[in-house]
Amino acid sequence: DGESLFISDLHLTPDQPATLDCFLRFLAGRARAARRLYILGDLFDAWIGDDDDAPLHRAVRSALRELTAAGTECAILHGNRDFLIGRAFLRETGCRLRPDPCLIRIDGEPTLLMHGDRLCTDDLAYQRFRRRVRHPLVKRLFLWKSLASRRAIAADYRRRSAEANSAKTATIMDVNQQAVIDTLRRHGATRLIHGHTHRPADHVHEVDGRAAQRLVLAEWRDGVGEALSHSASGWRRLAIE
Ligand code: OKV
Ligand code: MN
Repeated sequence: DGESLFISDLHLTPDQPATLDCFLRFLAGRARAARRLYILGDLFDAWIGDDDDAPLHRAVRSALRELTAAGTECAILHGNRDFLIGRAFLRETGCRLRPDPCLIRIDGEPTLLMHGDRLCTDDLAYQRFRRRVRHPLVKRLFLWKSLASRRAIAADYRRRSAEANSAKTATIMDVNQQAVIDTLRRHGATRLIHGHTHRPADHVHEVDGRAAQRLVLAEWRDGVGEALSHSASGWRRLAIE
């Protein structure tokens, strides 16, 4: 019943206009011909509230609106950077916010969709940051502030995070194998699709003696993207240029 496309980690920012152009061409082309588009988090490099009316945000909003108006269903998951995407953005774009994790069926197989940051359980400092900023009261307090103070706070977070990450090892920043297996088991899923780690690969895990597949999406950068496609002809990774 048509093509489903999975993308994540575009990290759209005014500093990378080539990646934005690539995404806009993708929305007007391949995505528009598809039945469904799943954006598995970190569409934006930063998101400090739906009321931030930067030119980049306006361009993405109207392109997504055109896509959904043309009949492609668009589902979006929060990433670790754009977890403040809210109701106004969804209303303006026609996208549907899905929870993380989100269980769907593809080819009759229970398939779990996640951003991936929740699986990085070895990165304790990040998980602490995640709990703090995702607390409903903390989010509300942040969104009550002026755009100028939110921008200042966000800049400070980005600077401190860059410092912290340069000291972390690659293993700490990857998914935890046991977290993957526990998550697959808890949801009875035989397949997991996620992004976040920027380590595109097809993995096989053993869950209670059965094989489960983990498909990791690539990040988009320097004007080049990747989409995972599922259609009647099966699974394929597409280079988006
Ligand atoms: C998002 C990340 C910056 C990682 C702050 C409350 C608080 C929200 C926020 C501020 C930062 C999102 C919203 C951004 C993710 C970074 C740096 C590292 C690892 C508060 C609620 F606590 F200050 F009140 N933030 N921004 N990082 O710039 O988009 O995920 S952000
Ligand atoms: Mn991420």
